[in-house]
Parts: sequence; C-alpha cells; structure tokens
Amino acid sequence: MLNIVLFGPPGAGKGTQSQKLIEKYNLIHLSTGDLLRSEIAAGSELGLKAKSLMDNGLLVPDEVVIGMIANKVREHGNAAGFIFDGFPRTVPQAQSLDKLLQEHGTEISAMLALKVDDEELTNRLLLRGQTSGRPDDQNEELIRKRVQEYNTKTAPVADYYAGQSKFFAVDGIGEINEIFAQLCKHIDSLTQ
Ligand code: B4P
Repeated sequence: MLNIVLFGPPGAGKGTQSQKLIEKYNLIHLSTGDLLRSEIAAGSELGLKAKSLMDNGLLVPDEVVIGMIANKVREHGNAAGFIFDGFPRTVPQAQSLDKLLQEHGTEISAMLALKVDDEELTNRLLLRGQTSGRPDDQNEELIRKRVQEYNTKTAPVADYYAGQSKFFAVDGIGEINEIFAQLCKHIDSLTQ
C-alpha cells in the first residue's frame, strides 16, 4: 500500500494537492478537516463539539480525530493506499496512526511537507474566506491563532517522521502543477 501523510500549515495547499494525488495514484483521501466539517453540517453531537473549537482556530481533541480515521481506514480495507490530509496534527495522533496501520499490516510510506511562509498563508486563507464561507478563514487574528496551534502542536510531527527517515519537504509556493510535479517525484522514488 502507498500511504502518504500530506503535511503543512493551514492553507499550505494540502487539500488542493490531495485532489490531484488521489486521481493520479488511485488513493483514498482522508481529510480530518473535511470529515469534521461534514459532522458539523450533519448537526451530530461530535460536530457540535468540534465546531466551537474549529471556529476559534483550535485543534479538536486527539481521540475524536483518531476515532474518525480508524473508522475510515476500516471501511476501505482493500484500498491501494491513503492520503492523510491534515492528520496527524499532534505526536499522539501520529503514534496512533502508526499503531492503526500496523494492525492493518501496513505503514506510512512517507510524509510530504509543503513549506509556505506565514505571510503567504494569511493571504491565501483570507482570499479563500471571501468565497468559502468557512468561519475559520474570516479574519487575520483567527488565522494567526491557527498558525500558532500549528507551530506549537503540529510542527513536532515532522520530527516524528524524520526520526523514521520518512520526511520530505517541498516548496509550497509557486504554480500548483509545479508543486504537484515535485510531490510526484518523491512518491515515484518510493515505488521504484
Ligand atoms: P483543514 O481542513 O485541514 O484545513 P487547512 O489547514 O485550512 O487547509 P489546507 O492546507 O488543506 O489548504 P488548501 O489546500 O485548502 O483544518 C481545519 C480545522 O479543522 C483545523 O484548524 C482544526 O480545528 C480542525 N482539524 C482538522 N484536522 C485536525 C486534526 N487532525 N486534529 C485536530 N484538529 C483538526 O489551500 C488553502 C487555499 O490556498 C485555497 O484557497 C487554495 O486554492 C489556495 N492555494 C493552494 N495552493 C496554492 C498555490 N500553490 N498558490 C496559491 N494559492 C494556493
């Protein structure tokens, strides 16, 4: 199986690149952000709990996202592989993912990180906020809070995968197709 963690700060382009990668490599896309937003739209108990945290730029509790991912991995037992988009976002999430995949007889192939500076992130998210209707994209203060959550809780996840020699970084600024080509180059080198 080809199991990729697509990593980067909010607005780095994880969702954008995931869409292209799932088509090319026939992978299942698991975005915890999308899964949480559909729980909110459905008005579920989980969604209600997640909404106030997400609207304030904070991470939702580990056990919530780990449970959602475990269900989805089980549902797609015969997949060619997965793209984990926006997950894991903390070291305990990464440890749980390793354990989960081990139970399914597989493992993470690589973490691919999109590098984008804070100014570009803020501009992209404010621009998306004009059309997305996402409450967490609406103002600069909230976006800064999300980047701060990333720097304190999520950035250490890169070291976790670097420790397993599975970390690769790509410049996330530039043409979407050019960034996609760089990601594919890394993935193709794994399968050769
Ligand atoms: P997510 O839904 O994961 O979203 P994101 O970090 O905002 O965005 P992404 O990086 O996918 O950006 P995109 O491609 O869309 O998280 C939202 C919230 O959910 C979190 O804050 C948290 O509260 C919660 N959450 C999710 N997962 C969690 C977890 N595991 N644990 C705890 N909490 C969790 O790109 C952004 C914009 O940039 C788009 O408008 C796009 O068009 C544009 N763009 C993309 N590439 C570009 C390029 N190369 N040049 C110019 N613009 C580009």
